Amino acid sequence: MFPYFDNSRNIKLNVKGPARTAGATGKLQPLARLCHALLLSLFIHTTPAPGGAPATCRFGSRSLSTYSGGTCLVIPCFNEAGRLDPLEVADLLRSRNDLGLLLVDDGSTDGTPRLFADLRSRHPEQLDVMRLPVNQGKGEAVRQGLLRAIEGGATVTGYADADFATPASEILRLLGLLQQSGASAVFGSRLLNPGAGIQRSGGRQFMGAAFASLARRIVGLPVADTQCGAKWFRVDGVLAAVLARPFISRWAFDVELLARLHHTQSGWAAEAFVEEPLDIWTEIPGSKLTVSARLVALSALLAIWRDVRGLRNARRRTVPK
Ligand SMILES: Nc1nc2c(ncn2[C@@H]2O[C@H](COP(=O)(O)OP(=O)(O)O)[C@@H](O)[C@H]2O)c(=O)[nH]1
Ligand SMILES: [Mg+2]
Repeated sequence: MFPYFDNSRNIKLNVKGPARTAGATGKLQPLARLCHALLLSLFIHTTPAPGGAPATCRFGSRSLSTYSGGTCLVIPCFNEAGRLDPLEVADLLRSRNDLGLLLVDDGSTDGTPRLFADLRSRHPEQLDVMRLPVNQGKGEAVRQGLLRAIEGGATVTGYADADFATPASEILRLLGLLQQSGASAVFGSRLLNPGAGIQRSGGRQFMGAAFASLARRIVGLPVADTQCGAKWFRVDGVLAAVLARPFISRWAFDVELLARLHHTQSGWAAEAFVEEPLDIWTEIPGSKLTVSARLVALSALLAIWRDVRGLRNARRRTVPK
């Protein structure tokens, strides 16, 4: 499924501020760190495109470029040596031998590269890896991975979290729904009709619901849970076009992605989005989404709202009266 060839390529990427300032903020006290993060986010979120010096991004020696007509799941990973379960990966790939998995190592500093090399040797036909040399955040890792899948010819692509909070069985169920329906996007939901299978702490459920109610207004779709990590998309020109521009936020990028898909020129109609209640979702310890990162994501919504308003206005201007 993944006929590899040697194409170590250099791709220019912009390095966003937070990645480079993470070390500096590490020494600050929690309150100071929070203020710093909020100020930083305000600065970043009012900047239309990520600035900073371009960095060189070297992909692995193999690529998905000749992968065509298939399904490619992207898993963004930052320091996931302890959480990415090889058994879950094997389960996923065994269940669907037409499925490709693209693991994106977002500048990990732990044993993730070694784990990836091991996984790649175990699943040479279905698994590939891509490495971003500097940590850029989940949103950028997902964006780079999806673009890579599209460039390689995937007709369906999507992403899921490395901790398999959404288990392989549910990821595949969502994929089946997309393939059986005429939908362009199918994504999991922990908030729509949450049953006993959704294991999430009360605090996170509450914050998630509060975030979701704001996000829903920005996206302009009746979506209950924009932030669930499991999403599938049918590849077309709209998806490729909206991914061309970096996201504003490292964590609230799902909101941006859905909003762009809906509001961009010739964007997807509301009916093309299907939110499916998950039967199983389990909060896995070791989340990297700290309280301050959550607040930063929340503050990013203002900048995202402005950005989406720009898209809506641009579309309105081109619609014939
Ligand atoms: N690429 C990238 N992925 C990240 C980063 N932080 C977290 N992730 C990935 O995002 C996914 C969800 O992360 P997690 O910490 O479990 O967040 P939560 O489940 O939303 O609390 C995992 O696949 C992580 O490896 C990051 O800085 N960069
Ligand atoms: Mg998680």
